[in-house]
Amino acid sequence: MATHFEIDDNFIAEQNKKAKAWVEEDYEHLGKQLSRRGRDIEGLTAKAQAFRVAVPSWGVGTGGTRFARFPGVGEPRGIFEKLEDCATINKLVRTTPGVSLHIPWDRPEDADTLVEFARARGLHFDAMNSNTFQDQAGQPHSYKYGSLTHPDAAVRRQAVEHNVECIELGQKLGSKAHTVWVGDGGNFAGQQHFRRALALYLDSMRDIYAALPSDWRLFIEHKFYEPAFYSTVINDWGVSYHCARELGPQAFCLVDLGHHAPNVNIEMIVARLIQFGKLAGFHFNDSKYGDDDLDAGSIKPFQLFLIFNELVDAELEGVENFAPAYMLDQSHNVTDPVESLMSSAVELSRAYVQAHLVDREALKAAQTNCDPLMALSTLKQAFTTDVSPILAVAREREGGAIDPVAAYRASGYRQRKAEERPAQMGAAASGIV
Ligand code: LRH
Ligand code: MN
Repeated sequence: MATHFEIDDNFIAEQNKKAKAWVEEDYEHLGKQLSRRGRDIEGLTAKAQAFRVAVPSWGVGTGGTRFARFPGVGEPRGIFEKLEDCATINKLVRTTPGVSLHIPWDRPEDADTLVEFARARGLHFDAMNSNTFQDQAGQPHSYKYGSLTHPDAAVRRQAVEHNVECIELGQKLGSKAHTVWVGDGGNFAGQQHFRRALALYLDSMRDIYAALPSDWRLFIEHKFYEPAFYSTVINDWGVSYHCARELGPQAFCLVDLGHHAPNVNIEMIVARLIQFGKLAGFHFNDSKYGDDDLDAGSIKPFQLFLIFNELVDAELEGVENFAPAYMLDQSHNVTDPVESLMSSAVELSRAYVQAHLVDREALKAAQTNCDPLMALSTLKQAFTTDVSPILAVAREREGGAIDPVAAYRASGYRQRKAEERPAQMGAAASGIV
């Protein structure tokens, strides 16, 4: 069997030698700065070492738009090569051992073989994702006019059965959660009866909920538009919350950052879902206009920080059953997906550690004393603290790279994959275009 190039730990250690001196100097300096604030840098580094976020299997191939997709070299051609790239990301940043699969794009011939392949590369499977927004070859019923809310019961049944199949496969793969995002909606006024469509959605979801193992969670993902351009059945957190309540204690609301109208206060939605005990977790990405699926923290890093500020506030308060699932959901149209996913994972760690830097006593005092300026500057002090040395030391202590992108580029990984994975004209590993 042809050998598959992998970046090894010795190479990473060699690369780290180049940066070790300046990182330790910066780390020591930051340590002094933080101790002046009464903060222990080692505690924060431990938090960074423990941080985890899952990567999307569909994110390691080059994404595109309806206009075009410009495939990169050495594209993964199937789930095994996707896992190779996911393993490389985790090897360098050490916070992404979980991989979220999308079915049928990643349906394996043999589940045990896939589990073993992943395990041998330090990976495990996070939440499953179903797909009733595309028609598969030979599929009896089309999802053109909807899936779980389609007027025809046969179409709804087909969609329910697909979701149940995802859960059954997920059990074999060791997953513990299932995400349901449906694009169901209408392009014209009158096309869908709003109340009947939602009732059909709940009926279908009750059948999916009934198939959940007792230790699983069901994630409902809302989105305000696209692919439907007039109405979307599960369009916002309110309807998602209502459905999660209706379905039962194993149903929760997943927040994809790109699924909100411009300027919506997402951090407040997060606080609401935490307070209501229904926060599933996240599909992290960033956007300027629509569901752009850009790299997390690349457009609105302050919003990302404010979201983690709500999450860390709940974590420190010990909110009951607070276990949000962190996942990236991005489309990499013009960058090397491995580099973008590594950088995005680092930006999530950054926001998480900065949120742990917030002086919560000072913030509470400012809120109690109606001192908005002091409240904002307390948050800004944390957000404007460069915690890069903490993140670098945390990676290094976990066996990762002090500078993941530099180490990745120095490894020649992508070129090696270009040799191993000759491009197949027109055929891209199945995923979003
Ligand atoms: C929909 C979405 C959903 C996925 C898909 C890949 O926009 O965010 O999470 O299933 O992207
Ligand atoms: Mn998503």
